[in-house]
Amino acid sequence: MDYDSVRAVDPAVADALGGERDRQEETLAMIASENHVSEAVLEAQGSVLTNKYAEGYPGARYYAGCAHADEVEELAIERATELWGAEHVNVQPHSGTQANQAVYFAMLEPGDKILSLELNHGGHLSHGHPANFTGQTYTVEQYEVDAETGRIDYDGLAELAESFDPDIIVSGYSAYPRAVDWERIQAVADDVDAYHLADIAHITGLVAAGVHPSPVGVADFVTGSTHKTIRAGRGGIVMCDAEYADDIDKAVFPGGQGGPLMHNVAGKAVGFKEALDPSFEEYAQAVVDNAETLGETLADHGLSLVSGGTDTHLVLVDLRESHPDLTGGEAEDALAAANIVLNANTVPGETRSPFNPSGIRAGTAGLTTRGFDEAAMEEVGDLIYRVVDAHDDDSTIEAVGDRVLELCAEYPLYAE
Ligand code: DSN
Repeated sequence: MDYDSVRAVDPAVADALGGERDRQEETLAMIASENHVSEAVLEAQGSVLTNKYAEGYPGARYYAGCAHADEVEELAIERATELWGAEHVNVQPHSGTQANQAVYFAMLEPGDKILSLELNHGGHLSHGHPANFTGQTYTVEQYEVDAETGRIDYDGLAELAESFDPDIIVSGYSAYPRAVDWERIQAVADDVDAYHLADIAHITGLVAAGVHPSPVGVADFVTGSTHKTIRAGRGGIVMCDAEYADDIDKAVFPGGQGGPLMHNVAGKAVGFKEALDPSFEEYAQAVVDNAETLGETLADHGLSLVSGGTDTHLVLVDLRESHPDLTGGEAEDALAAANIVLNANTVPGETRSPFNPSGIRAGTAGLTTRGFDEAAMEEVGDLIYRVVDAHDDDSTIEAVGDRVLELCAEYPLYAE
């Protein structure tokens, strides 16, 4: 990955790419939505398929010359079907948000009603936030997590569903550390005759590996992104029962997108093949074990975890109790200076601005890909705490940063 061909044409971009490669090697990627794909996935995504237009679906394209595009897309679909067990899969969405858009576009009319989790409580912009097309196109009501337990308030959700009478209930979250009871939400959807969309963007890999309960076969629609815990090419995916297949396919193309990004579909196919290997199950279990260890380490230091722990790949720390004067943004900056990259995040009952909220969110998918085990994760937890607790002490930040560089060298990412 020297980017020699890029350098010959465009040294400025080659410098940026090399800088990013080095940044990833020399920092701990703990943004919970990120991971490190394999060199095989990188190669597929950087392949000649970027040149190809393939509007339509395998065997029914609007352009000539799609034989190899068809092969790749069919493989991606076949493997996704095996990984998640859905009756129908569409692998063309450019992202998780586009996957959600396809479901809304297929099943709702403008003004129809979405019931979803509030963003500060772990939801996602594309679930109905006022700044997003969903909030501006549909009528949105939002449920919350329980203030005491930090877990989905299923009873509150059922009450809201009763009074609001939604057309669709959205489950699946971006900053929710606990396993979701898909059946319970489906029962609520059944009671009010609403569709149920489960957005498993963050936990696609955990669900595929069977280390988190699956909503496939429970919810009407399951969407996800393909580059987070599943570690395949970048993009989105929609899964549904056969009865909705045509509606979803039409909503993806031509409804919401033009030509599929076939190089990314190739990256999805390759990543899905890797995830079908039995070793992926071990990986996914290690991601969850590492998150548990990280959470326990931070809690032992006195940090407060939303919901008290985690069942997934992420922990969400509410800094207000242990460090009332420290914002998530300040913690994020201090940690980044120590080569630990995670993000400031809103927390349930947020009292600050979304631009500088009260929490930090950390995920373990990327470090687990590098080979970090629970002992290493415990040390990472200690390092995070040291920085959080001494966020304005340059010598602590420097010492932690140096130790992180040693850890990165010990667990290299891409072979030279
Ligand atoms: N930006 C992603 C996340 O960090 O959760 C979701 O789209």
